[in-house]
Amino acid sequence: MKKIIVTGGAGFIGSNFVHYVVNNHPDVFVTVLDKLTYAGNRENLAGLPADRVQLVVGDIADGPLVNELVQDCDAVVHYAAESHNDNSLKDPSPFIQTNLVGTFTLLEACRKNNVRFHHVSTDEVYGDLPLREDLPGHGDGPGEKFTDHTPYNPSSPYSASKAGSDLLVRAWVRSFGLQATISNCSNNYGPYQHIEKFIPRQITNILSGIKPKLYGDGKNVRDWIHTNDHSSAVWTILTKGKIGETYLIGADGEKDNKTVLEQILVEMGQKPDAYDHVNDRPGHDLRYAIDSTKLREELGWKPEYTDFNEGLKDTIDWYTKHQDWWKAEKQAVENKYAQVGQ
Ligand code: NAD
Ligand code: TDX
Repeated sequence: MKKIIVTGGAGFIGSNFVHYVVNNHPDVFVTVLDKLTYAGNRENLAGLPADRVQLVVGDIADGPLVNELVQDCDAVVHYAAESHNDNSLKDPSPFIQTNLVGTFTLLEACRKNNVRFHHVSTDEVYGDLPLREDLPGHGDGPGEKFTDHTPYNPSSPYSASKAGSDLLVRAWVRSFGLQATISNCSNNYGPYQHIEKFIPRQITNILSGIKPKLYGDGKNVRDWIHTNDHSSAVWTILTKGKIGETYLIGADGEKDNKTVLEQILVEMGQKPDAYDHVNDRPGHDLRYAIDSTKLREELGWKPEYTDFNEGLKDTIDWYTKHQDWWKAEKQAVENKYAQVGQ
């Protein structure tokens, strides 16, 4: 693995992966293919050496461009996507174009050039789970977390488009013998996450003198993982994963939204109830939880950033110190939410 393409490498998780590769694998050259949508930012790659990383600004659905780049690489690690559920409820069309047509375009190029493909996906393809308190085994019994055998049951246009892209990958493996793996990860947090997402939105609200906004009653549970742990897991699957397999990535980080929000408020010197309840998200998934036993036992991966309090403090610190990175966009993001009572 000397030359890899990272699609979406100027976004949140993709750019953290590029930093991870540069820091940990000195013999690898990375080509980032990124359209630089509202969610992509070349600043996320600032400071990385030009002899290790190049940015190609382009669309993953551009067949000729993709084919030209893929011809000259050993593997494609595919992060590029429209990634925000709330946006997919307003206008699903870019989700279909990028997540389905874009993935199809990459698959075809990898098939023709016999190139290794790793598809980065989400636990949302499985739909949602009941709250732990409503389950007989309190959430740890068989079938009470997602595994790679859980049936697909996506709720939103975003998660449906990701589910569709996963199924395309599976079909290309079976029908064409594509050398591909898939990973489905839980909610990431850390630096460079767009301020439309839950944790950065609340931190930057507080820094801007705006009250944080909680959807519904805040009982919804997300299974948080630090983005650095997602990166090490993807690298492990890329280099040690069995072709055709799906691996779930998670770090046992279940927390309900209200608890996370209160933690952010207290950490930032505010009263824990200094937030607004706002309109709930239509079709809002209740709980996600990952069983990552297969990845841990078969490939020997384990998360390192398991102290959520520490990770959250570092993330608050990062947004506090990097106001230039997000400030210009803040008002526009909040205006968009205000239009739907959020
Ligand atoms: P993001 O929205 O922060 O970044 C997406 C990147 O893709 C941006 O840089 C954007 O410019 C680029 N992009 C979008 N459309 C493109 C196109 N047509 N061609 C080229 N580039 C394009 O997303 P993220 O949160 O970093 O998520 C990255 C991947 O990880 C996605 O596939 C997402 O489904 C998956 N994922 C995310 C999470 C999470 O918690 N955020 C969890 C599990 C899986
Ligand atoms: O202002 C908010 N208030 C709020 O209560 C926002 C933006 C969100 N929420 C809630 C909704 C969710 O229950 O917080 C939770 C997290 O919301 P998001 O950050 O939008 O993430 P989620 O919808 O869970 O999806 C994320 O994880 C899975 C990523 O955005 C997806 O790309 C990934 O697939």
